Amino acid sequence: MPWSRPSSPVWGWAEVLVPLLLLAFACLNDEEDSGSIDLPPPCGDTVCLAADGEDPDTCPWDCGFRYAILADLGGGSGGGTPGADVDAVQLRKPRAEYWVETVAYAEIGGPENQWTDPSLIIGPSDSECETQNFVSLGGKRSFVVLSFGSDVLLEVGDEIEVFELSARMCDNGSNDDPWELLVANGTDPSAAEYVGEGRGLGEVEIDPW
Ligand SMILES: [Ca+2]
Ligand SMILES: [Ca+2]
Ligand SMILES: [Ca+2]
Repeated sequence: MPWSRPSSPVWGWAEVLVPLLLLAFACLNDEEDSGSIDLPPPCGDTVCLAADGEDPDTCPWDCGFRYAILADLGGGSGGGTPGADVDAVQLRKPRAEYWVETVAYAEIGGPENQWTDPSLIIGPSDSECETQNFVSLGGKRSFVVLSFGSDVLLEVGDEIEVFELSARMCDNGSNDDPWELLVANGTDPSAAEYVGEGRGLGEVEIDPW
């Protein structure tokens, strides 16, 4: 009689589970490598489903967000430096602080804008109130989509400070330009959640309630 593998239940489960675990691991790695544009919600659809009695509209806040979207609320006048002039943005958690690591997407406005390089918003504040190292968003409908790190989520209770070159930050006649801040898991501001707004140097707290 030829040898045959014992048909114990342990073998049966192992044959099903091991490939599934390998597949799940491969999927996780795929997500890590897939770039930073329009990723699914960080904790997945199943976790984001509203619990019994919970308002589904508040549910995304439980999961955290990948991006802060900083949008200009100004009129856009200002020639070479139209709209909000942003040197840097800082995310503050109870035990850690982060500066912008990447700009996932940007729509910068202003036909005469001389400060259109959104990468100048990355890293610690470095303008030192001189005409250097900032981006002018360009007025209404202009925005930048900011990531503080591929493994850093924006969560309820976090504070976000916007270093906008302004009378509140500098002693050089800079204007306090208005802006608003949203959080999202994609790069479309129309699908983002509103957090708050400010004018010049200022901060908002992520608090949907
Ligand atoms: Ca300006
Ligand atoms: Ca800067
Ligand atoms: Ca300004």
